[in-house]
Amino acid sequence: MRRIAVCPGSFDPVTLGHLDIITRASKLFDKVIVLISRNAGKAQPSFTATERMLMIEQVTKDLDNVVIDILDGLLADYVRNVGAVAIVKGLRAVSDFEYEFQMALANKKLYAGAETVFLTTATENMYLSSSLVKQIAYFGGDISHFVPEEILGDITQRLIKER
Ligand code: COD
Repeated sequence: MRRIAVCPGSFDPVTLGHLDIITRASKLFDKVIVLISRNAGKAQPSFTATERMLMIEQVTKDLDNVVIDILDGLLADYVRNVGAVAIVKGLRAVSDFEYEFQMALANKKLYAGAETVFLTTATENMYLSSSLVKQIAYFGGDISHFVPEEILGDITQRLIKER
């Protein structure tokens, strides 16, 4: 049986923290679907779903068992429909835990087969988030330590344009 995992997130934009979780998940599962999803609790994204997809495609091009998809609906339904065995999430700090714990329980209630697997962040990515990257880029700071090199130019150009 092929064991499929789903890595959901806003990825607005994808960071080295996300990429580390995706890469590690690709070693644990036969297939990983990086799922660009909507977080209703966050403001309108800075990048369109297609832009985010193209960026993730570029940075995961060497990971043969990773594919990307876009979701406009409930994660639990998607997991059921594709027959995934796990939802893979990254945990940075205690502050992530309560929120992620709530989502894991809600997803399991919506679909009993939705098991959430948490991978702890790499220490160098502990403080890293998409919103931090956006703030630094917005004020003209250097984000090269936070995002994959291949997409650095695209992100910087776009976020500076937003100013
Ligand atoms: N190190 C390790 N992990 C990290 C790092 C880092 N530096 N940065 C982010 N991560 C992890 C996050 O912890 C998260 O697990 C994942 O990467 C994605 O992060 P974000 O910030 O891009 O995405 P979120 O948190 O906005 O994603 C929330 C979802 C979109 C997954 C959620 O809202 C969702 O499931 N939406 C679909 C609709 C739905 O079903 N809602 C009900 C859920 S119960």
